[in-house]
Amino acid sequence: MEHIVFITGASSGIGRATALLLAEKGCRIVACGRRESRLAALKQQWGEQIHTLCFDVRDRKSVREAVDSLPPGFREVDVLINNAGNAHGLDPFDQASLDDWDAMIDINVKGLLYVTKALLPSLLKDGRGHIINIGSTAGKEVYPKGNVYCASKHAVDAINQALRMDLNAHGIRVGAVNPGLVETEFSQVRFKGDEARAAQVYKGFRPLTPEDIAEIIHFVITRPPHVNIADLVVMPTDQASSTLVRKET
Ligand code: NDP
Ligand code: 8X3
Repeated sequence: MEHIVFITGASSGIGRATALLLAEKGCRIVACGRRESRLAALKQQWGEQIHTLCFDVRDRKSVREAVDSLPPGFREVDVLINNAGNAHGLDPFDQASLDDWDAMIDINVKGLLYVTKALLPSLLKDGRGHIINIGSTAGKEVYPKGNVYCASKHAVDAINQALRMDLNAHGIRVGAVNPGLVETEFSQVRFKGDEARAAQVYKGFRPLTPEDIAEIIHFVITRPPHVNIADLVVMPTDQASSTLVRKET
């Protein structure tokens, strides 16, 4: 596979699993995140095939500088995986924190826009680009206390559709992968490090793994150029919707 793949949020979960799988398939990877030591571990495993960039997607100047700093061999990015994102809190609207709301909108929505805009010149070159947005089932339906996280992922859904329309004339591919419950650090972040509460989310049923999503992303990238997976929803077999999960009692 001859691709240069830029992955945000490659320091854990879905992004990390995708970086590892695509590196194994022969892609050159630009692995991004804020936790430098995590990225260094990836680099150590794959050496020259991985370039790491440490920046916060919320900071548009850092995003620009990070993209501008790409060395030869990693500059011609043709696949962007907009994956960085998280939920912060799970509280009813009247009790939720404004800081949590800011974080979700700044990371999941504005961060995705900043990174996409910064990489567009490379993606549009020769009409060969491919943008894969990691949305969520939370971008397809709303669940109680999900308020702003769901809103941020509905925004990703809208941006995915809008990008596909606006970039259609350039002949590049734009699509989303929308997972249901995947066991990653997602719930640890949502519950601010409360590991017991996070583990409870995935108890009593079989969630998806980050590797399941990485395989789907690999499938999406390896379709022939005339085939664009525009919008894909994937859930664990035990999940029927955001509010219905078959759990052992
Ligand atoms: P993780 O918490 O394991 O990974 C999140 C990644 O995003 C980390 O690498 C983190 O890196 C990065 N990130 C978070 N904030 C920032 C920031 N401000 N700047 C740069 N990078 C950031 O969760 P997942 O792997 O589960 O999440 C990946 C994506 O998948 C998210 O968009 C999430 O919404 C989505 N998703 C997850 C589902 C799930 O059930 N787990 C289901 C549906 C969608 P670092 O902290 O090093 O910056
Ligand atoms: C992550 C899945 O159901 O926790 O987007 O919102 S969920």
